[in-house]
Amino acid sequence: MTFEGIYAIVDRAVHDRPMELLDAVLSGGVRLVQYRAKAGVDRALVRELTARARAVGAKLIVNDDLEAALEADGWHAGQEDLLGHDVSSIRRRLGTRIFGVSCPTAAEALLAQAAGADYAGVGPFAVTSSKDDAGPAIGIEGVRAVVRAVSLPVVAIGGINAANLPSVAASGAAMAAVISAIALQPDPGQAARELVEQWRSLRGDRVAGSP
Ligand code: TZP
Ligand code: MG
Repeated sequence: MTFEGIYAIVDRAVHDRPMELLDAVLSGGVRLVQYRAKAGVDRALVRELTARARAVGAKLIVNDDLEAALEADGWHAGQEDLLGHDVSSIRRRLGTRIFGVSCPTAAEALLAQAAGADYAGVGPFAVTSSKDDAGPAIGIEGVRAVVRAVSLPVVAIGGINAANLPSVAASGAAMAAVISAIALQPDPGQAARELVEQWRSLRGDRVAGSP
């Protein structure tokens, strides 16, 4: 698949109706969605979310829980999820499913690339209230440093909204991952649609403006 555009995260701690939020982001045109449930992943729900995403040609990635991810379209791992594991055997278990890895630094992104990851998650781009231990914002330059270091698509995350999406696009990130700027809006479907369209026009402008 092509990693491009808005990557929505359905986070159980931020929005308590995951199916409703998934439907909203899909109706807004998002085609890559992560299910994040730090209190525990419900596998039956993962199967339902995955079926719903697939019905419109979208993919559903599961955060943290590898076994649940095997019932979906991919797994998103933090560095702590990989500690002590044979990453190449995880890559083999995932098969053609997506394997995404959070990479705080370019060095970790290079390791993720060597291990066969499909994208590197990098952030926090800006200040976020959705992850307590996210660390300081790295901004355009922080994302750019990882973009320059690897050939993997880079997914920027953290505090991304309509106001700073142009800076995210300028950083060279392939995708912008978003929790609250969609889930906490009065109309998440409309918020998703606006971000999807804004990203398209930012990318279109970039192509039109290039030599
Ligand atoms: N990882 C780094 S920042 C973050 C995660 C999961 C939270 C992003 O949420 P928001 O609400 O889009 O800032
Ligand atoms: Mg994790």
